[in-house]
Amino acid sequence: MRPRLRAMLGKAQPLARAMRPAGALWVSTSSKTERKKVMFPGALNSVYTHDLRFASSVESIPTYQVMDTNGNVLDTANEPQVSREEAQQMYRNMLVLNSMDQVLYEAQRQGRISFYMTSFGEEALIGSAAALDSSDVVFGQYREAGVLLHRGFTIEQFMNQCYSNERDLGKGRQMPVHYGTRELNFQTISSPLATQIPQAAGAAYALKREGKKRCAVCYFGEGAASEGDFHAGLNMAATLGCPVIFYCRNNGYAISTPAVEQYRGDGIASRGIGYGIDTIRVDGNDVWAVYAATRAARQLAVEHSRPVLIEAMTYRVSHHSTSDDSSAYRSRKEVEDWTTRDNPVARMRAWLERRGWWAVGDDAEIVKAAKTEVLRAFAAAERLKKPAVRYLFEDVYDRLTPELERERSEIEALARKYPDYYQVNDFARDN
Ligand SMILES: Cc1ncc(C[n+]2csc(CCOP(=O)(O)OP(=O)(O)O)c2C)c(N)n1
Ligand SMILES: [Mg+2]
Repeated sequence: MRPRLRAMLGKAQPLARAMRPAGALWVSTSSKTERKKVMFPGALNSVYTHDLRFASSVESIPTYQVMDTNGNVLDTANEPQVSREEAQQMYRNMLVLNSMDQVLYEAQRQGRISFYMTSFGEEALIGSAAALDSSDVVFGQYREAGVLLHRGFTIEQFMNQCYSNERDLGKGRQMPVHYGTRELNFQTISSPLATQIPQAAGAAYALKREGKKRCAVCYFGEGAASEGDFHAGLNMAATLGCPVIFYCRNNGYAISTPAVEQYRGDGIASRGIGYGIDTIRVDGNDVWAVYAATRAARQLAVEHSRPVLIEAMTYRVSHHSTSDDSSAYRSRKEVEDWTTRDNPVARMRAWLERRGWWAVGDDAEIVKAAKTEVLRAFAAAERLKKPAVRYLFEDVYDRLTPELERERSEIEALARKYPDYYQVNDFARDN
C-alpha cells in the first residue's frame, strides 16, 4: 500500500470524529440497528441504514403567501410594514410598466423597433426591487424591466435603449430590452441564458471579500435553470458562502416548453436545497410575499454571507417575445383565466383600497399620465440619431489595434463614397 493512502486510512476514524457535526452522537436504537453517522467526507450528515430504499421526492416545498387573490392579508402578523408612499410607488410602477409594455409592444408590431419583451403577469416582481438596497448589484435575464423602473431608470432611458439611438447607454450594441446601467448597479442583460448566474456568484464573492454590506441579486427563468451555468453558479455560491440572492421567476414556460416538460423534480426550489442553499418558494403574484421573502433573503446574504434561492411562482401572460405567438402552444382561455383569476396588479390595488390608500379613478389618472410620458419619450427617442459609427470599433481594447484602425478607415471611406447606401446622416457625427 502506498504510504499516503495508508496514512489516510489510518486516520479515517479520527477524521470522521473530527468532521462529525456538533451534537451528532453515535445513536443506538432499541433494535440491533445502530444509527451511525457515515464517516465518508462526502456526506457529513448521513447515517447508515439497512433498508434498501431509493430516495425520491418528499413533501412538496410550500409556497409562502401573504395575501390572497383579493388582497386580504391572511395572517395579521404578516401585514406589510411599509409606508403609504412606498406602497403607492410600487403600485404606480406596476401601472407604468404595463403602459410602457403596451406602447413598445405596439411599436414593434408597427416595425418601429426590432424586438420587445413584456412583463404582463409578472408585475409583482417589483416587490423584490423594493426590498433591496440601491447599492445591491442586479444581474437580470431580460424580463426584469420592473426592477429597473423601480430603481429609477427613466422612461427616456428605456426608449433610447430600445431605439439604439445616440443616447442609449449601450451605444447601440445590443438588441432592445438588453438594458444596463452602471449608475443603478444593474449589469447589462446578455441573451445567452444563465450566463448571469455564475457571474452573480462571482460578483457576490468579490463584494464579500471587499467587506461591503451589499449583495448580488440574480434573476432568471425556470427555463434558464436547465443550463449548466445554473448549477455551477449555485454550487460556487454555496461552497464559497457568497452573499447572493438567486431569484427564479417560474412563469410556467420557457418559450413554448411548459414547466411540466422541463423537469420532474419539485420545481426549481428543490435544487437549491440540493446545493445546501437556504431556499424559499413564494407566490410570485403576491407582491408582499415577494417583498418579505426578498427582505429576509437580503438579511441572510448581507449579514451572514449566505446565498439564498427564491422560487417565485407566477404565470407569463404575455407571449414570450414579439418573435413568439403563444397561441401555437397554449389556449387563449388558459391565458384569460390566469389574467382574471390571479392578477398581481389587481391584488395590489385591492390591498391598497382596503387600506384607504387608493381611490377608484386614481388608476385612470396614473395610466393616462404614464401613457403621455411614454409616448413623448418614444417620439423623442425615434427622432434621435444612431450612435456614431466609431463605437463599432471601441471599448474592446484600451486602444484600437492596427487591424481595427484599418477597418475603421475602410468603412469611413466606403461611407463617404456611397453615402446613400450607408445612410450616413442617420448616424451621429464622430466626436
Ligand atoms: C443558451 C441559450 N439557449 C437558448 C436560448 C433561446 N432562448 C431564449 S429565451 C428562452 C426561454 C427561457 O425561458 P425562461 O428562462 O423560463 O424565461 P422566461 O422567458 O420564461 O422569462 C430560450 C430557450 C438562449 N437565449 N440562450
Ligand atoms: Mg419561464
